[in-house]
Amino acid sequence: MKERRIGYEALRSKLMSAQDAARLIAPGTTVGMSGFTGSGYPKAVPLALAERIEAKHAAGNPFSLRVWTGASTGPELDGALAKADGIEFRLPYNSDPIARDKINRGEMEYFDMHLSQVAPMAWQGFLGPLDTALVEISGIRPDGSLIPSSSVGNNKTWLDRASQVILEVNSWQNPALEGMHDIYYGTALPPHRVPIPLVRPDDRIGETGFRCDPAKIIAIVETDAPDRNLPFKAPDEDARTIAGHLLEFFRHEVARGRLPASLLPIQSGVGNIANAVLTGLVDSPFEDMTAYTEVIQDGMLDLLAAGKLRMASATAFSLSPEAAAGLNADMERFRDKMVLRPQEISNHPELIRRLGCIAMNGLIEADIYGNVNSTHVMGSRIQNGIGGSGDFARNAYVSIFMTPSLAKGGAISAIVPQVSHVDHINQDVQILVTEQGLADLRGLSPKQRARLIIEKCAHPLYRPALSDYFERALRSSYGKHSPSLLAEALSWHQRFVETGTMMA
Ligand code: 0RQ
Repeated sequence: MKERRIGYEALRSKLMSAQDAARLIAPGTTVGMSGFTGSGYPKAVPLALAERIEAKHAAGNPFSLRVWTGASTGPELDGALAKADGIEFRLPYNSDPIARDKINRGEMEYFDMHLSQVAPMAWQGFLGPLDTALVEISGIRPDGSLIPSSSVGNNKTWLDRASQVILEVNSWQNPALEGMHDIYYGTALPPHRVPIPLVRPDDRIGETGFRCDPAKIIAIVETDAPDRNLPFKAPDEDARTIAGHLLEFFRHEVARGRLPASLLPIQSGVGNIANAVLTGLVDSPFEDMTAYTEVIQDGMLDLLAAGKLRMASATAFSLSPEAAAGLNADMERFRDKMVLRPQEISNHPELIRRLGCIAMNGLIEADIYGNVNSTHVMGSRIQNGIGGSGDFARNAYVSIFMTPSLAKGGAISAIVPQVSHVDHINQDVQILVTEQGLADLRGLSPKQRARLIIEKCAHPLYRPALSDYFERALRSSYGKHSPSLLAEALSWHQRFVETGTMMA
């Protein structure tokens, strides 16, 4: 089996252990790793690197790396390297708890950025040189092209840009993945850019494998290890209620002729609520839907299996262990209905605008004017990162944000007088949904938005305090366009930091 995975004879001489491969990565260098959520990340060399780094530290020698990826990865990469104090700089997204803790303690630098911009910025040279590409693939063809694995992310760019390449060939990945990918080689830097020739979510505009100069490949490590995503959390009551509001909204928009009966290509963010919406769509009247999104999660597979979703385009799978096992067992059935693309294409603003996507993303908090904070708890502590939410929110046909109205058992209101950090300005937030209701903010002035958000989205526990703030701001604010009490606007957050609750 393993023999058949490396079809390019001359490269077999590069086979080595993960430990030997890890020795080819020098301290202080930049490594572009594969991986997008818990899919397609290298699983052996980062662990060996972490061991090597720990040994160096024990001997009193410094050793840390600059790590670039597609998005979040698995515990064998971010978790292991962060635990070893082996990452000095990280981009573009992280959801690993150990790395998060180091970032929030000021021990690791983190550049949280729009996922569509990583590859272009690497090409433009703004991120500095890339020394090593460390990429998981599912095989090497006789012509030397590489068969991608369960995520594409920035791998094309890492393989093109890096001075040296280390490959992990993972025989756990289903051989039937071959042919599912669409790797576009037509991007260029301005002024040489031309329009990307994709006009429908199912268009194929590229190649099924990565090109890679064999002379750059310095090591190949064979693995047989599963992708690791978190188990699926069944939607709770709030998530089901939010999904219900959203499905009602879609029915309303179709009835008004503002959305077609098959909706428009959907993008669905991460987490419990996004999955509940997808699950809700299984029993909806909408047929022949498509998805143009970042990750294919459990709910997308359910929609594909139910025949409601015609096809899904993404850059990675993000499946629970059960769904991953189900997909692996039934890959042939789903294969033609899914396309995995580089993330600069799955998240490309030009394509999202052209296709008219329906963007659905989660948030940490929103303010009464509709500004959204997706990333920072109490304005300073990073949760994950902006990920693809900005790529989609700004360019979507309809941009939806959803959240339970309370966090931490009611000690926090997700609707606040002013967000403590801004990721999505109110112009990029058209629909706000909580379990309390849905606010359609399109065409409304700031004061109209504030009244609607307080009425429809805020929890009754915090609604009177929000109304009181707004009415006082209306009377005594410096300006009356977006009324604000400057000394009080962030006082709810300050109260939480000091007392453990936003409640006065
Ligand atoms: O903390 O884990 O300590 O309990 O934030 O919150 O409720 O589990 O929500 O999983 O939907 O994540 C914005 C983080 C929401 C996510 C965010 C605390 C809460 C909990 C997680 P605990 P939940 P979700 C395209 C889209 C940015 C990237 C993105 C995200 C933890 O959606 O990372 O959109 N988005 N990518 O208790 C303090 C508040 C809080 C709060 C929640 N107001 N104050 N803490 N929490 N609200 C990407 C793809 O398509 C892949």
